[in-house]
Amino acid sequence: TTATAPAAKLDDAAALRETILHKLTYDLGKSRLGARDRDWFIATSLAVRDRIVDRWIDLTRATYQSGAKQVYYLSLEFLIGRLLRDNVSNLGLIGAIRDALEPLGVDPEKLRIAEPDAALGNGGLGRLAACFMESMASLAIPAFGYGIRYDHGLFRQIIRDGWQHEFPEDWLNFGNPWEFARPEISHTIGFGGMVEAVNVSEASVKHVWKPGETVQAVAYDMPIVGWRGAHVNTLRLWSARATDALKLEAFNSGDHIGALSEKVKAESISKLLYPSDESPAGQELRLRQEYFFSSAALQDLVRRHMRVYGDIRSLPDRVAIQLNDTHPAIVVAELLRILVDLHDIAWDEAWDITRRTISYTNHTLLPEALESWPVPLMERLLPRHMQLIYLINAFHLDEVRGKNPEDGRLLSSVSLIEEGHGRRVRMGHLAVVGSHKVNGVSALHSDLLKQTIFADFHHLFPGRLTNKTNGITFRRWLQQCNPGLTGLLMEACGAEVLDNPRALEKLRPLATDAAFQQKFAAAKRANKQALANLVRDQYQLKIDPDALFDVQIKRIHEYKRQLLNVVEAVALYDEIRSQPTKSWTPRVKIFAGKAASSYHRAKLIIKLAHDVARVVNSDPTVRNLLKVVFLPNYNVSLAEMIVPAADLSEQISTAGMEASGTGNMKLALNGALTIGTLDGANVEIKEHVGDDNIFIFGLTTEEVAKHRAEGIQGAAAIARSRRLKEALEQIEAGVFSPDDPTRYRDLVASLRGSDYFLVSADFDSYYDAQRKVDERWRDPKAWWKSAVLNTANMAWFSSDRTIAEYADEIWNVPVKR
Ligand code: DL6
Repeated sequence: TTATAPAAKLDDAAALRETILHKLTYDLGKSRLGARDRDWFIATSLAVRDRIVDRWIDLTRATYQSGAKQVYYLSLEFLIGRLLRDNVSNLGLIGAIRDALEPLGVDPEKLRIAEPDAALGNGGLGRLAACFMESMASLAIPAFGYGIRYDHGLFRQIIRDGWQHEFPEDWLNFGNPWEFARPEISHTIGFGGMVEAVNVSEASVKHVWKPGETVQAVAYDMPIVGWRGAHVNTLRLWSARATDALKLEAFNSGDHIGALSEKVKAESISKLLYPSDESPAGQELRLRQEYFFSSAALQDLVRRHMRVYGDIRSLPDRVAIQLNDTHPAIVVAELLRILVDLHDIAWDEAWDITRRTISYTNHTLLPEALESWPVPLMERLLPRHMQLIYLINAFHLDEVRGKNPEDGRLLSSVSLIEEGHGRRVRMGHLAVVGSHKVNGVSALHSDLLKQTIFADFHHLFPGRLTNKTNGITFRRWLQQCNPGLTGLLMEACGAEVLDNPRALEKLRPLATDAAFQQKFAAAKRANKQALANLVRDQYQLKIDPDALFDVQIKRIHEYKRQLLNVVEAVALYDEIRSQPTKSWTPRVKIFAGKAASSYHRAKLIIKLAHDVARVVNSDPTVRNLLKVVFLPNYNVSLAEMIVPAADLSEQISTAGMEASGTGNMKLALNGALTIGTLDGANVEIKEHVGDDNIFIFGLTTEEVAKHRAEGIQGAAAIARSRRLKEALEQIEAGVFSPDDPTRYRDLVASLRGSDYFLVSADFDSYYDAQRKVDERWRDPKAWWKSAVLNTANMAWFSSDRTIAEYADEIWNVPVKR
């Protein structure tokens, strides 16, 4: 930042040290003696960032010069976590940074944990976007990620007396050393107003949208470095600013607060990730967020395209836009608006350009997550887009009618407008008709898309629906979070394993090798000790690293069935007490996850986990054979501690409800055995790791559908299972909630009733599978064989494989393999 900054060319520790000290003094204005961990973190990150910038600029320029097609990944969420270790590792600077800091008396680990998590996402969907950004850079695919720079990411979860409380998260409080503010890059985003039809000739009319209000989208760029610096891409996040920040007249007349009202309203758009949409105002804010970042992204990429190529018609040859779920689906109408209204392209050609440029990923079948917006809200906020959506729908339905005359059911099923209780725009439908490819995120999920919510589209547009099973970046989820195991893997498979996940297959013959098993177990033991230390230091709880660490870490949701796991804990607690002499497998059940703030049932399940933990953990007759632990404020960084330490991975959703899961992949890669249903990517994990190395239980998707169709009540399953019956009776009677004995009455009643998530129906099968887990654990040779084979067979779940498939089959861009 100053003319005297040392040239950042040499990758040696001395040069880095000099740069870090320079940053500390001249960018932070701190002395070495007064600097805290956070200051060292910022100074070090700025020094590392310097190593990225030249390459970033060169590569970006080279992309334009070569005319290479660019991918634009539009996502309302990027769950990035920390970046220092990621960047240092991908640049090959781990040793140099350590050596640079050592003489300064600075511990790199302290710096690492001084970095706040960038928690710009809720869970799997956002973390997938972050893994994809890293893989695109690693495969040298020129790409931009576009999202929102939320002032506050996912809330901080604090547990008080077992109840979840939400507090704002403040990742930007001390600045973000990875980003570059680009105040010169800003786009005007319109809302409301009216559409004027202007006659340009006798035969044609031009539509001019005159928004009633505008907001500015201002760019902030973060470089995303690929493995071994293969490529550097840009994550461009938009921040909202008022067009008219201060009404000077109002301010000077004494209305100091009123003068700022527009600023507050405009900036609320990028204030918070996922504002509650319980109120109409909350719903409107969410739609504003979606249009805000979609429009900013499109204006930005169209402007770039026109500057470089000068011809809007070549857009599909140079640009691939991927919609991460329906949150950016309004892009379909926005691109049409830009083409038709601003570039005067005729409808048919504009529609062709739109569809050839856009593709869409679906991440859920859950009806409550399928977005639709009330027509009156759309008409008020985006009047021109609503007109265009009506037109798209009219042409689309004409075509359907042409091929399927008289099929009223089909027409209403594929219409973009839902006519039921109040008319709504179906954003998934808009994304499907406006895309050339639509993908699900696991084989099962993609099949279900074709059979259920998009079945009619599948028949109308054969070949449009495809599958791209999710993946994870092994750099973060193995190499960085589990250096102990990675060292062992390099010893066993060669250094090649860092570049080519298929090298992991060399472990297969070692799975039964006693000496290798021991080393594998020792690496796991060290990670468990590290987690046990964290739990002791932060939560004053003792857990035994020699017990089986049984882990369920994910958002708290009824379909993910944390409740099944907690009820099993109660049943096991009963069995341990009633059969004290039986040889039990010592187990620590570890839970972590956040519930949506308005999701009362999920919050009650968190409370139940705490109530059960209190009773079980303090009962001396349990003799530490069972511990239940809930670790608060689950985030990427906590996952990076838990994943390497897990023995057992709980993937127990009701079959057909988890689109894919990616935690399941992280845990299996790190040598945890999975207990799971045949749901999402579990099905493919089973195929890769082998039936003997995974514990599958429960109803299949078809059986779940049959149960629901037959309206089977939970009470029947409960009556058949002594263990379940007794466990539920205790929970219901207040054994775990003496302060409020009726706390769980309704929860248990729901299990006796329709039990939509089939906790009762799957309970016995789950309990039995858990006892098979116990048995395997008591046979260490068999356990570690399975654990090694899990790691050995997970190569296919690398997000590099997933991204290469998107590149080949959806985006049509080359990949550096
Ligand atoms: O595809 C990423 C991730 C899947 O692994 C999870 O199974 C799925 O639940 C999640 N979907 C969402 C959908 N939310 N919305 N909309 O988060 O996507």
